[in-house]
Amino acid sequence: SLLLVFWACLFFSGRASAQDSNNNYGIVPRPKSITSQAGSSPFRINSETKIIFNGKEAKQIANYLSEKLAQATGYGTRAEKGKRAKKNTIRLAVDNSGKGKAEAYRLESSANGVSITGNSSTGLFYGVQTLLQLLPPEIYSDKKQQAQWTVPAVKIEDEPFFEKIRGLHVDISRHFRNKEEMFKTIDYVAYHKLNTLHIHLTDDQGWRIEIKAFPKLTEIGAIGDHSTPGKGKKQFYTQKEMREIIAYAKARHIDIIPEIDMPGHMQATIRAYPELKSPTDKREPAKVIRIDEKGEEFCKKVLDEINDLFTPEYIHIGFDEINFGSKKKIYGNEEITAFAGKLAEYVKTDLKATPIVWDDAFEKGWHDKQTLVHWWRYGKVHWWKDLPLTIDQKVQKLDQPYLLSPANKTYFDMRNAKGEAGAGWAGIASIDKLYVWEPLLDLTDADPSKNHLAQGVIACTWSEQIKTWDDFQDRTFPRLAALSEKGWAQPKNIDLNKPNWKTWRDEVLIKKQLKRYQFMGIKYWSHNSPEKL
Ligand code: TNX
Repeated sequence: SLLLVFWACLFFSGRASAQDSNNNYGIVPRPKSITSQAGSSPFRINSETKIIFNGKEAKQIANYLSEKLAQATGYGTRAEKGKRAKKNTIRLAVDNSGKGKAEAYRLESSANGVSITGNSSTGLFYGVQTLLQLLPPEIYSDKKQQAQWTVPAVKIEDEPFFEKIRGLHVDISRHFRNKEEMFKTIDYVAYHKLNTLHIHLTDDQGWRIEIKAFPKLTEIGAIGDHSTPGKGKKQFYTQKEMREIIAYAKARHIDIIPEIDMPGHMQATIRAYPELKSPTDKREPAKVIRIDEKGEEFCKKVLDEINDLFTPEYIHIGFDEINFGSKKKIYGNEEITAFAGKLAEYVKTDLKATPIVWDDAFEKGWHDKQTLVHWWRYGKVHWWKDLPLTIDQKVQKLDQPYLLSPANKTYFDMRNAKGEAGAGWAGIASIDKLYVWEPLLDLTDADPSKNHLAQGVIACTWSEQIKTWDDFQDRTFPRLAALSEKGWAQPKNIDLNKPNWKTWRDEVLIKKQLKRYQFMGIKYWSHNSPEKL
């Protein structure tokens, strides 16, 4: 039987490398299946090329593609309604009768043209992202470029592994991002086939969203940031401005998860409304609000407006580090879990959204199958003195659905490498470490039948040490490319296709992806010194 194992290993490793090197078009994230049409000549886009769509949903995406193509090619590629695939056309269709996941798409290209069919408009949108990647990287420039606009003849069948949440988190409390930066961020998120932007709207350093019921939250609470605590400019979004951001994201098939971090990390709130301070938080300045009726009413009114503004599928209510940094416990475990229960119930029943909490609440003993626990911890930790269980075992035992953001891999405020700028408390979150990570094994290796509890992955850009837009690009890229692989591609324990960092780095990242970033104008980490990768 040892011999059998030996042959099986050979077989599977051979298969894996064949699949990896098959992605020689450098598509990011790697499609589920991609086949070259050997012997077929490529399709060439020229000034006569037309985009044909099959309905209203596909029309929007046709216009999006037409605009994208126009910038770099200079061709006025027209989009029109039509059924038959004529010559020299890019045919876009939404067809929800297809098998597979809602975000799935099929792409076929030959000398006559390209045909992309999505199971939904989002699937079609992702197919269009793949089409752009099949073109030369110059396609990402916003200025006219000289290039051969050819699409190789391929057949792609694709769908994401994690359907619910594949995302990027931005922390606009510690350092604000302006609207143009948010728009760019959304474009980059869409490019990577991520469907979620998680916005950390509030923290000690500043409250960044207008709440009409509590105007001082922005009049006072939005002053200053991590660099200038309590001083300087007011930086926040009015609800009107936020609506523009929401619409921009929606047009790119991205849902926003709004986060109001409660009842800790609330110094900005207490600056604005000192009466909300917890009587047991003796620190100066205090960070934790009261969790009596008055505190509860405040939180619920804020959540009402957040819900009206975003009409979100998920609302993140925080609950991290409530006692952190305080000599005396501000609240006991029972108090914290009771308050988490009340707010989560409100989000579910009154606001009809799915609540998300950081894992701190779970650690304190709270759990709920209709809430997502957002894991920032990593490794196998024994916390429960009364129970001899690791986190993994406890999550599985309680059937607790969760989201993955392990700090040692997906906290992009951590350094890219030794000696680089960034935070260090979770070690170095290098891109290779992220690329070879297998999300489902992180928490649940004990029982693969519980893999379904994992709802997705989010990379976090906590911004104490991400001050400027340049810092943001340096910390986020190219790591976001690796993160997108974790959200989209089939993990190893499902298809045995073990991620191989060096192959991906050389064949995909360096040959293709970094060039695309360059034409997008992204100043990714290592752009001045490629040898660092
Ligand atoms: C931990 S983990 C935080 C953030 C910080 C971050 C810095 C978690 C939910 N909270 O408040 O910004 O570390 O790396």
